[in-house]
This record gives sequence, structure tokens and C-alpha cells, in this order.
Amino acid sequence: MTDDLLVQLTATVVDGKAQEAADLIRRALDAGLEPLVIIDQGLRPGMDVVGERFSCGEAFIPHLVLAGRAMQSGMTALEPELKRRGQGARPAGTAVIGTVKGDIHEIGKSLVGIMLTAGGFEVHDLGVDVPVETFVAKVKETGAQILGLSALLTTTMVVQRRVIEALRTADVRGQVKVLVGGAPVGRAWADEIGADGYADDARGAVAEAKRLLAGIGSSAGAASRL
Ligand code: B1M
Repeated sequence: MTDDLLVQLTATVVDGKAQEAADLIRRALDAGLEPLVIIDQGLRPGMDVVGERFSCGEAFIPHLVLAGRAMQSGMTALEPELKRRGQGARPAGTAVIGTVKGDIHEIGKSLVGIMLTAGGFEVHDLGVDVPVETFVAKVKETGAQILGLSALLTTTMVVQRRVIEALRTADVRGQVKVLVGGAPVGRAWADEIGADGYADDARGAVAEAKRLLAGIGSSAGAASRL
């Protein structure tokens, strides 16, 4: 029955049915499914299907928009449960996150924000299409230890590098660990631009943020010292 709910959830995202997605999330939680299983095996596969269809010309921008709304509606329904599970955890630190300038993809970044909150971080989510200077100003204002930069387009990945350069220019690079992510981003890119960390999904982002604050090195961490 639970497998059936996940299959139905994937279909509601593909079909862009926001209200049905939220209703199914509540049924899935009532049936005892873990929120992360619901995301990984219910919601996310729907976005992948729509993305593949878009790539081969079988889906168009309105389909992406509707699927995005359905996924976000599902995440909104899941958020209280994810946050509840994070309550009582020792404060992990302060994080500023956002999707870089030129890029309006919101869902993955929001999921990273929700998971960081659930993982005990105080999160300042700057939204999408965030100018380089806004990231720098927010890091200064909040004294954040983690800066999370999301980019979903090959054309906007380069803005992650610009933010890191701007942090150096503003003399705050040493105060904050920079975590990068988004579909086209990989560890090699993180190393190349001198980011401290990289994660390929929201769960990984929380683990990576905690690892960075614990000061454990990695290949990307080594690059940041260049
Ligand atoms: Co766009 N889009 N899109 N899109 N879109 C992609 C990314 C694309 C791969 C689709 C495709 O061609 N198959 C393609 C990019 C190609 C490329 O550059 N390599 C693409 C394109 C081309 C475009 C436009 C240019 C289309 C056009 O106008 N011709 C345009 C660009 C607009 C802009 O940003 N300037 C565009 C627009 C849109 C919509 C606005 C319509 C909509 C977004 C709606 C919204 O966000 N509110 C949209 C959507 C929905 C998608 C797809 C289908 C789904 C993205 C998504 O939400 N996935 C996407 C194809 C795909 O990814 N399958 C696609 C679900 C989400 C949970 O996953 O965002 O990957 P994701 O986030 C993951 C990880 O990446 C990671 O963790 C998240 C959760 O596990 N992660 C991080 C993300 N950020 C992280 C940060 C971290 C760590 C991990 O640390 C800080």
C-alpha cells in the first residue's frame, strides 16, 4: 500500500496536481512512511520524469512550472514533520542559502533549507536569483558559518565562483564555509572554484555542513585553502 502511495505521488508531480500531492503526503505520513523516503521515492522521481520529457521535447515550460508547484506543495505539507523531527537537536550553526543570480530554480534549494533547519541550523534563505553582493552582505550581517549556493543551470554555475571571489574581496572568506550544489555541480567543480564542500542532495548537504563545522578536511576543503 505504501509503495502504491509513492507511485501515485510521483504521478501527481508529473501531472502537476498540487492539491493532490499535498493530500497524498498526508496519507503517506499517516501510513508511517518516512519523510525522506517520501521525498526520494515519491516527489523527486516525478521531477526527474518531467525533466527528461522536457529534454526530449515531450514537455514544455508550463509542465515544468506545474510539476514544480506540485513538488513545492508536497514539500510544504512535509515541512512541519521534518522540522518536528529536528526539534530538540543542539543548535548546529547559522547558514545563509540561496540560488545564485540568473537562476530561478527554487525547489532543491528550499529542500536544502528545510533539511538544514531540521538538522538544527538557523537558516536565512535568500530565495532565488540572488545577487553576489547580497550573499556577501548577509554573511557579514548574520556571522553565518555556512553559505550554501545552489545553481541548476550550467550557465549559472559560474556565479558560485563569483560569490567566493567576492567573499575574498570583502575579507570574509575565512569566516564562512562555502557549500555548493545543484544538478550540474559536482565535487570537481567545487574543488576548481575553491568551495569548501559539495553535496549532491539535501540530506548530503546537512551532513557536509556539519562535517565542515567539525573541521574535518576533504578534497574540496583542501581547495578552499588555495
Ligand atoms: Co528548469 N532546467 N529551466 N525549470 N528545470 C532544469 C534544471 C533542466 C536540467 C531541464 C532539462 O533540460 N532537462 C535544464 C538545465 C540544463 C542545464 O543547464 N544543464 C533547465 C532549463 C534549461 C531551464 C530554462 C533555461 C528553460 C527555458 O526557459 N528554456 C529555464 C531557466 C530559468 C532560470 O533559472 N533563469 C528553466 C525554468 C524552470 C522553471 C521555472 C519552469 C522550473 C522551476 C520552478 C521552481 O523552481 N519553482 C524548472 C524545473 C522544475 C526544472 C526541472 C524539471 C526540475 C528541477 C527541480 O526542482 N528538481 C529540472 C530538470 C531536473 O532537475 N530533473 C530543470 C527537484 C529538486 C528537488 O532537485 O533542484 O536538482 P534539484 O535539487 C537537488 C540537488 O540538485 C541538490 O539537492 C536538491 C535536493 O535533493 N541541491 C543542492 C540543489 N541545490 C543544492 C545546494 C547545495 C547542496 C545540494 O548546497 C548549497
